[in-house]
Amino acid sequence: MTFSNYVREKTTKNLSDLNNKELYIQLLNYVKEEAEKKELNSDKKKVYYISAEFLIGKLLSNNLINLGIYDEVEKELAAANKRLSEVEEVELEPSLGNGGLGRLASCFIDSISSLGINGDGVGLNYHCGLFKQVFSKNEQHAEPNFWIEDNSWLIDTDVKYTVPFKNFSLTSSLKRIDVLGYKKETKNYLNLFDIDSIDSSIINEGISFDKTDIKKNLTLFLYPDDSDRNGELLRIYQQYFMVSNAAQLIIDEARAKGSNIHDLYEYAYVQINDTHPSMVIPELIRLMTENYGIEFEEAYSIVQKMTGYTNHTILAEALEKWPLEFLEEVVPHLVTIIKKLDAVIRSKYEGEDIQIIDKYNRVHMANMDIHFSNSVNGVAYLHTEILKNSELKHFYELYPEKFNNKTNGITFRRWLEFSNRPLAAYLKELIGDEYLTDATKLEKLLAFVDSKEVAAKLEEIKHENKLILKEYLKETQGIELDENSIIDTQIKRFHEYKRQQMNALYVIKKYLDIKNGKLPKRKITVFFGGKAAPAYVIAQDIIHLILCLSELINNDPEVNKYLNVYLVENYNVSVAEKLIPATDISEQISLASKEASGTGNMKFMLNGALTLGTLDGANVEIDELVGRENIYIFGKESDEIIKLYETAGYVSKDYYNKDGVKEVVDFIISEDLVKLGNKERLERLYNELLNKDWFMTLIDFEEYYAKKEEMLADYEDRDLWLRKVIANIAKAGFFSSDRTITQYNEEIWNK
Ligand code: GPK
Repeated sequence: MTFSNYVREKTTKNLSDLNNKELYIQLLNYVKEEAEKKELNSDKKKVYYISAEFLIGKLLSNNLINLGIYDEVEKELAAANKRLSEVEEVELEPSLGNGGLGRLASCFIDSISSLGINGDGVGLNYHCGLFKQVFSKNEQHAEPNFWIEDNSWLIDTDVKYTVPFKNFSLTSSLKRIDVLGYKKETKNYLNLFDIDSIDSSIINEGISFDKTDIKKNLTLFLYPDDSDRNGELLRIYQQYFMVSNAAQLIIDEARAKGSNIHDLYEYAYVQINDTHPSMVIPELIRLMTENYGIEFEEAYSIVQKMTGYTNHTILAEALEKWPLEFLEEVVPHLVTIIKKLDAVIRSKYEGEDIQIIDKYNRVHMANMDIHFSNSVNGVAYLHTEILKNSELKHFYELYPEKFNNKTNGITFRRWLEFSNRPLAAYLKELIGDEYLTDATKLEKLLAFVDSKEVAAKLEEIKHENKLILKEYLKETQGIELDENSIIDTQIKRFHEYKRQQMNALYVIKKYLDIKNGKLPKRKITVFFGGKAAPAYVIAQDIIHLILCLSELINNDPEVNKYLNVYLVENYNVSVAEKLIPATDISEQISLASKEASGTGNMKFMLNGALTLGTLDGANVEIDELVGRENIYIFGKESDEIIKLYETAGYVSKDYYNKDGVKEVVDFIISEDLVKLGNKERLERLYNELLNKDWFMTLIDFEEYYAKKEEMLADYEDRDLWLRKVIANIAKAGFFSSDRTITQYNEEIWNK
């Protein structure tokens, strides 16, 4: 049934009689009914992708695309004088994720369904999710982000489990979201566990709340503040709640299909997305031994055959280590199992750094994962090599066969077909639409690298996307974009290793250049977007610096003709969908060795931006694919950086004292800037850069500046630039998450 007929049947009205909100609700229900008709994938073995986050983005457009009815619905609406893009604006973006890891999980469930693999996501239904970022006085403030509406994609079920904690039990309720595959007759679920007693009235100012009231707060926030004991305990409550539900679901579903539990590994594979779901290992063992009379040794060897761990970072501080004492307080029944697992390892292997429980009585989640799963993977070639050769070297020596690489990917349905309609349409005209299911087909574009016509069209499309962005930013953020400027974008979580502060130093240098009469050929608009963890002070200081610079530069008539700087507020998937297609320069400037992969880098490449980056994460693979003539690489390489850490060989003052660096860094505490901001913050950041600079901002600054200047000069040679753009789009096929998931499926889940 067409959408207009559906609406007529449900409401006796025509499309033109409904406002955008009403149209949204009708479309939501229409799509949900279509989705309900799809059969579930039903192969014997099922994959469970457990993740603390799923940064799914809005679902309406994505579902319309996957149902294959986007164009049709858009036309029907247009005939009624309505715009689908305006109807899409009504939807609130789900707030179930934080950064790359959560977005990856979302691309993965899209690909799992699109490939017809039997595999569900499992996570939590956070009512406020990740905080909403609000700026005032050039600082970030955190507010609760209520995203669940009366009409939503969540589907209630009667699945309920009892989750036991030390002093009480909770009954869960399971909500589901249908995960449709691209033009597929089958679907999967995203399973989101929750409790019915959540009470958001316990939230005080901002995002603070009573952390001890577990029955009211358990699924209120994603990553609640864990800077104190109660915060850490709450995270353990959340994690255990997630995995206990997951383990019960896995066992129930396997039993329903005939498993006798001894053969559970034939029915299920659990992919552990980072260490947040690690307790699923002891929990499965607990349930098997307590409820099904399976011996401990057999139980852990079953689990070992059906779990895999994905590592997303080499930052040691990001690998979770929970004090045994905290686990005792929340889940003593699991501590019993963890201690037994620790004893198994101690009896087999020496070496303190590979034990599960360390001498301070902290449980190393990653270590437990590595010992008791059959696969350990990194998320880009370089990252996996670093895991094998340094971070997890001792584990690699023990279990070389477990280690494997799965370079990340992105779904082209969301990150091209939906978010860049003009480019997608043109590609179809030029090379057909096979690339939507076989991304390597994008290489057909290589035949057009020298085509002036194709270049001109791509230039036109970029301009069109800048106009779309302009309208969006004006309405949502009050920003006046100059669509004729070069757009240079850095969007990602704020973290010192990602080096937004280095980009800020570039902005300062450009500002000083302009003030001194060294004018850019063309105006540059620098966009930043991202949130900083509320407890991460230096990251907040970097945000503050950028907001102050933005105020200074955008209001200086001498400068704002040549340079604009914006930090978009509350960066999320929807903002990314608008910024990426309009961008010319993709900033991927992490300190080499620190960015596990990055996935924004892939989205920009696919959308015709050129990368300015270090040889880090997946940039290394982009570089290999496109060739050095089509990418802008600068900075120290990972080997050298790793050595510098080992020898404590980096002294930031040595770099600060070089010509041209000092005045840029000193500008952070200049009169001009301090009067716009908070002196304490700016001074703290300045001192950090001067005296510590743990992530080596200054080591690459000069090369970074020079490479960006080269890039800006190249931009003026339009033929040259557009040839590079074509080469980048053509080679982006490798980064389809369909490729990544095919590898997970063949090399891990069904090995
Ligand atoms: C890594 F460790 C973590 C984490 O806690 N959250 C997160 O988003 C990111 N990540 C990496 O920083 C990226 O390099 C990577 O592309 C992404 O995970 C997905 O693998």
